[in-house]
Amino acid sequence: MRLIVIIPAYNEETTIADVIREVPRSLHGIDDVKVLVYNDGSTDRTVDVAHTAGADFVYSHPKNKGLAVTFKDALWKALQHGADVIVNTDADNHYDQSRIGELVAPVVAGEADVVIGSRNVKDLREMPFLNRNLNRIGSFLMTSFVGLPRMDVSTGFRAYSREAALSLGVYSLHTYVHTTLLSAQDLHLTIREVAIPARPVSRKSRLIKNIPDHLWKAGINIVRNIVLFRPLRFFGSVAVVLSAIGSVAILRFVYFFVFSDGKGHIQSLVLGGVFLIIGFNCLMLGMIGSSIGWSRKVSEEILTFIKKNSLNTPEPIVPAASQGQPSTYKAHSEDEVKERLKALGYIE
Ligand SMILES: Nc1nc2c(ncn2[C@@H]2O[C@H](COP(=O)(O)OP(=O)(O)OP(=O)(O)O)[C@@H](O)[C@H]2O)c(=O)[nH]1
Ligand SMILES: [Mg+2]
Repeated sequence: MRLIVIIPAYNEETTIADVIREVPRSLHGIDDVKVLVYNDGSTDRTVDVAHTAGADFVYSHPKNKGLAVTFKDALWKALQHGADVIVNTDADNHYDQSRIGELVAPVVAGEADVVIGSRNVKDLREMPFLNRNLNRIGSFLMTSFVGLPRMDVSTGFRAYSREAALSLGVYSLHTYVHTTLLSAQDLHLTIREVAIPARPVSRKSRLIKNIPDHLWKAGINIVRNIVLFRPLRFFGSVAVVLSAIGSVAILRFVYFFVFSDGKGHIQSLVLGGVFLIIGFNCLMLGMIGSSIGWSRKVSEEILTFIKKNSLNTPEPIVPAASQGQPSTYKAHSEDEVKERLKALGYIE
């Protein structure tokens, strides 16, 4: 079994060497541990430092693309290098790499697909007050709304099974942490949590420019992902609130109509009607979103299939004709097709 520890890094020359050196190279149940650094267009010496510190693979984006894109690319590279288990850790030395064994144990035992290394954010006194509490509020709101157990949703210290890494959707540009959790829940993957205390970090955050910027980006990120994965719940909740307000206004009108002299209060009727109409439209948005969600699932399944296929195929499976080349497509016999499907694990 091969474990690959991926480290997305952006201008981390001061801390990345310690992180790489701390990764344990021998772990129970794992035959082989490798470190893969994905440099995201750093302008400092991150790449040289990573090589010198012993990173096994170092990839780079020519320019900064953001954490979510880098994480997705790093996952894919790890899969291409044959990872059975993948751990993501940050390059800022925030996490204690000697705890990687605890993080991967549930995946190695086949008990979990995604393991979250939960920090006790409440006790992270060195994290700025506002940042810490926004983190906690974000975790609380997101987990309550989507029905996940309360956990540290923004931790970067996580382990993924090969199957999870192949199928998880990363629908974000800012950070991958929320989208991957919601995707894991959507795919019915087993999520486990392991308590891992984090260390203080003195360097300036690469992700958070300032609190309003972070609040905006992280808030939008959470809401967009909830809308993406739980459209009916999101728009349905808005519809329920609006319809309740509308109903109260209309009942008020009816009450005065019946028990008073029947005059006036037409405003309540108009307002109630408007709220009910908007509420109904929200419900319809939820239904449409939910239908779109089904086609997203089909696209995801196809993508996972193609990824599995391309990992098992030395040459591209796309016929050359579709790439503007003369066609080299050759018909395969039924036996060849069966062999191929067997090798991919789709049939017995
Ligand atoms: N690839 C890439 N990585 C980034 C970028 N911004 C931050 N990172 C990396 O993402 C990881 C987390 O970034 P941090 O600066 O530690 O974020 P933070 O504000 O400390 O957030 P937490 O560590 O979750 O508390 C680090 O390994 C960074 O190098 C970016 O633009 N691109
Ligand atoms: Mg950090």
